[in-house]
Amino acid sequence: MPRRWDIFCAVVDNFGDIGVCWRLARRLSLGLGQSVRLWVDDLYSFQRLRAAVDPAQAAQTIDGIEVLGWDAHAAAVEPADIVIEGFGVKLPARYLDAMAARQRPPAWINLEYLSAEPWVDTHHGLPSPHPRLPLTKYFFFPGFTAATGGVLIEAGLAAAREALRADPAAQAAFRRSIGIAAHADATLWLSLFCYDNRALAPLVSAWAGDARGVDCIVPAGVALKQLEAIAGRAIVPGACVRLGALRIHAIPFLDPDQYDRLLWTCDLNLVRGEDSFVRAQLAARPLLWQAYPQDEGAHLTKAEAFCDRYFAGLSPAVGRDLFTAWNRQCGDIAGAWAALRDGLPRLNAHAAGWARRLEENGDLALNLATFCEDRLE
Ligand code: TRH
Repeated sequence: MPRRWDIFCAVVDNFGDIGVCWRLARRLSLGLGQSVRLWVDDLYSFQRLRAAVDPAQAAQTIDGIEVLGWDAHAAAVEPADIVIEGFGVKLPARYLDAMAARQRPPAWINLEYLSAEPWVDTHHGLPSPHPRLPLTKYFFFPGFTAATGGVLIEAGLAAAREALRADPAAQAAFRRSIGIAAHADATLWLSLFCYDNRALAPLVSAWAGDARGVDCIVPAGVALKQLEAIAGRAIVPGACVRLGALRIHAIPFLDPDQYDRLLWTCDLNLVRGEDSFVRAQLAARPLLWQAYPQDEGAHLTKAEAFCDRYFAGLSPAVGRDLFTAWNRQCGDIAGAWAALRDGLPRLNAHAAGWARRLEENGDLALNLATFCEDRLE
């Protein structure tokens, strides 16, 4: 039965919060036929991700979702059947009271950040009764095991990915569509999306000195700014700049569906945060992830926890040294790059197996809908 959903998203930083909330909303709406309202406190950030969003409109429909600006006056509405707090966002007191006043309270979920840490398995689904109101909130954790909520996976994703990969002409057309000229001598396509990272300069030198050649595609943003500083010259989207054996292809920041295609058509994807990290795993290609930097090195614990899961069963653990060095922003970057490049075919097969495992855990939207349905019965 279609349910009504309210998803609340506060944009803390960057694109991950809105990226995940929008992707969940779209999956529920277009994929599962649910009726979804998405409350967003920063429509300008949303517009950078999804150009169709008009920040001047307090209410609009995008991808079948009712998108609503969320300020102090908003959310004075009848609550939906299912209420999702994106990443622990605080719901308005008036809305909470209205939830409690309903004859049957909504299923109330805190959608948590993604982590591979082992404690997630035992915390997924735990209840948290409200101290004052007759309401219970449940913690819903995305994750990499069957004991978690899984990750968001659109129906038909693997088939669309494989169809594009099987069609060199379509791949070439895609690259042209994002402004990359054909290069018959390209041997290794990379995509680069990262935070400020002191390890980027030595990695770029390793690429520039790699006689096998590297073609690196960089969407506009922090990564491109760092490359400009490393190259000592301006690199605007559309430009192709050579540094030794490295060609840098600067492109505009892509629409999320185009970004997926970029990940599918590269041999190695450097990604960050949460949503691009998951999309790169679903691309079934090798990845190098930079965790969102946090105080006291919490991100290093997260990166190691992911490595423990991801590289289990791959011996030697091709690419793990670079994973660690990239997150620590120090170490033998040149040596770690050479090892990864040598082992790329094995890592590629491993990445395909990892993507299949994620698919076996099921789609987070479907897992979440089932979890909420059980709470509503
Ligand atoms: O932008 P991020 O750094 O977001 C982060 C993380 O979510 C982090 O966990 C959170 O704590 C912090 O925000 C507040 O990285 P992330 O999660 O990968 O989100 C980037 C989004 O941008 C993702 O949906 C992919 C998308 N994207 C495009 O659509 N086009 C592009 O060209 C690129 C490079 C990314």
